[in-house]
Amino acid sequence: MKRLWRLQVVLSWVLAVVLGSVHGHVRRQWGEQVPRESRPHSVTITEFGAVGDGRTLNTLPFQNAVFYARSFADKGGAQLYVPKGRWLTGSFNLTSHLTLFLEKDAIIMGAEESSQWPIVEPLPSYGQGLDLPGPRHRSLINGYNLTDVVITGNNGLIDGQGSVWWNWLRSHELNHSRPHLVEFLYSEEIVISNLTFLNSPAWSIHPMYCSNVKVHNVTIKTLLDAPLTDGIVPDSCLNVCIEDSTISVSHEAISVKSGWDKYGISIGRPTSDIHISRVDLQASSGAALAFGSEMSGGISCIHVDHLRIHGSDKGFSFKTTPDRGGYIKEVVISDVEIDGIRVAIEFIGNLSSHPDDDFDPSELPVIDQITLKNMVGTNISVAGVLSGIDGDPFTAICLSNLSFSITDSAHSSPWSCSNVSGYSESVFPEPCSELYAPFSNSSICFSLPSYSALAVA
Ligand SMILES: *[C@@H]1O[C@H](CO)[C@@H](O)[C@H](O)[C@H]1NC(C)=O
Ligand SMILES: *[C@@H]1O[C@H](CO)[C@@H](O)[C@H](O)[C@H]1NC(C)=O
Ligand SMILES: *[C@@H]1O[C@H](CO)[C@@H](O)[C@H](O)[C@H]1NC(C)=O
Ligand SMILES: *[C@@H]1O[C@H](CO)[C@@H](O)[C@H](O)[C@H]1NC(C)=O
Ligand SMILES: *[C@@H]1O[C@H](CO)[C@@H](O)[C@H](O)[C@H]1NC(C)=O
Ligand SMILES: *[C@@H]1O[C@H](CO)[C@@H](O)[C@H](O)[C@H]1NC(C)=O
Ligand SMILES: *[C@@H]1O[C@H](CO)[C@@H](O)[C@H](O)[C@H]1NC(C)=O
Ligand SMILES: *[C@@H]1O[C@H](CO)[C@@H](O)[C@H](O)[C@H]1NC(C)=O
Ligand SMILES: *[C@@H]1O[C@H](CO)[C@@H](O)[C@H](O)[C@H]1NC(C)=O
Ligand SMILES: CC(=O)N[C@H]1CO[C@H](CO)[C@@H](O)[C@@H]1O
Repeated sequence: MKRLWRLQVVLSWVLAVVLGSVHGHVRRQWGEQVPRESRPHSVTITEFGAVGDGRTLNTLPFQNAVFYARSFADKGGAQLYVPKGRWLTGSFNLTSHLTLFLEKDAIIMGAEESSQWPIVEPLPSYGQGLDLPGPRHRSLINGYNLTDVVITGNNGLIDGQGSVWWNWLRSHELNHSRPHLVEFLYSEEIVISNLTFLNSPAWSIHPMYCSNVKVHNVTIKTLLDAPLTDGIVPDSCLNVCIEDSTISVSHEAISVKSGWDKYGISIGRPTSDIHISRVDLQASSGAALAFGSEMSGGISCIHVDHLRIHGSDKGFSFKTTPDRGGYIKEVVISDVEIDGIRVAIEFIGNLSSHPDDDFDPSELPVIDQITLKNMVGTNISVAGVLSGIDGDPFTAICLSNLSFSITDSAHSSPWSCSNVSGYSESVFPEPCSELYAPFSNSSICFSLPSYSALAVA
């Protein structure tokens, strides 16, 4: 088995070198044809035998092309060009100093056989798969321990063809947790832009243990009745910037996480310095912007502005549970338009779901210094449900300049609060008394120093 695998690697290397020398002749012409190409070398997926007919499986061509592109890593890197066509593939890895460029009408399509998505260990800070205990399927496009990777295009499309996975999940035929569409682990200097991501089996873009990640000008969609599909999930990452994008999924549109119970506590990698700006979010059965519930490594310094949220179950959700440890703190969300939402703001302290039975209820999470300001909401059923943990209240929750028009008169009170404290000013409808603590004043409202652009291109 091992020998066969080696033979395959040697063969693909020989193939790659032969093709590469052929391609060396024509590279300059592509440079002319593909504007915005910033790598000194370029290869096209068809050079590696790929067929873009929507039926031929191109897993090996993608793997070989990346393997070949690796030889340019110390020469400024390479672009892997995907022309117009329907490129069916199983899971493949990226490499450092690579640009994956999808031309207009280029579609990378996830194979519909689960065997094309190999089984890998669960994520260290989760300890288990999220759908099922044990290992999980590898994502479609993967980066592991990389630096300087760009996934972009002239609005090409990456389609996970997730409905087969959703049906397996619903019919209990799934043997391992579902894969994501794009996942980076232990990587830095990542740019994802100018593309559409469609129907991921589970999450669409999942950077984990990464730093300096920029997601710009992307559209992410899944069917709104799919089971638990999330858009972008910054997870134990530092310095993530999400801008000018549109996300419409079934569960959470953007979900900020950092690990699950004892696994997340022991790995201890926080999510920090996240900037989200000018995005349009829809989360049919979840929250447009969620924090947790997996937050055991801690989440802090989150700056969010200029959101449009519509057609979602919840607007903002801060979720945790008593054994989870960690913290969510130093969050500022401002300049938001919300329309057609059941619950605009939710804090929930009892979201019990554990990787296994060995959890420690004395590991209490901290929720502190959360500011939500300058929001206008229309067609909202409930303004806010803020439930902290008995004996572990959520503190310094600051609501300022919020105006929600409540359409569902069936709910007697637009706000309900327990085990929370904080401050409010200029909030309509008037919030609960917990946010008028006698000695609190606007000095508890958290604000962040003004944001300076990330050093990623
Ligand atoms: C992809 O990367 C993973 C993790 O580094 C590795 O285990 C796997 O063998 C790689 N697959 C290929 C086809 O290179
Ligand atoms: C990660 O990449 C660096 C630099 O390329 C290398 O030195 C290191 O061995 C890699 N680590 C793993 C776990 O692959
Ligand atoms: C967004 O990406 C599309 C292609 O997908 C491109 O035509 C458009 O100019 C980009 N807009 C910005 C602001 O980058
Ligand atoms: C789960 O395992 C069974 C038995 O090996 C197999 O028949 C089935 O195709 C697998 N399901 C998926 C979705 O891979
Ligand atoms: C995305 O498209 C815009 C507008 O065409 C362009 O300026 C930008 O460089 C593109 N991004 C990447 C990473 O190619
Ligand atoms: C209010 O929002 C709900 C839920 O999104 C939607 O079904 C309904 O059509 C909206 N009503 C109006 C008047 O916009
Ligand atoms: C959490 O609390 C809410 C409201 O207090 C309650 O309706 C719900 O059943 C509780 N959930 C769990 C899992 O305890
Ligand atoms: C209150 O919020 C609205 C809507 O975001 C904004 O237009 C207005 O300038 C804010 N007022 C103050 C005093 O900040
Ligand atoms: C606001 O509260 C802080 C402590 O919470 C206190 O030091 C300060 O004097 C208060 N300011 C006003 C204007 O009441
Ligand atoms: C310490 C404390 O105030 N605990 C409260 C938490 O919320 C529940 C439900 O409202 C109250 O019953 C507890 O007294």
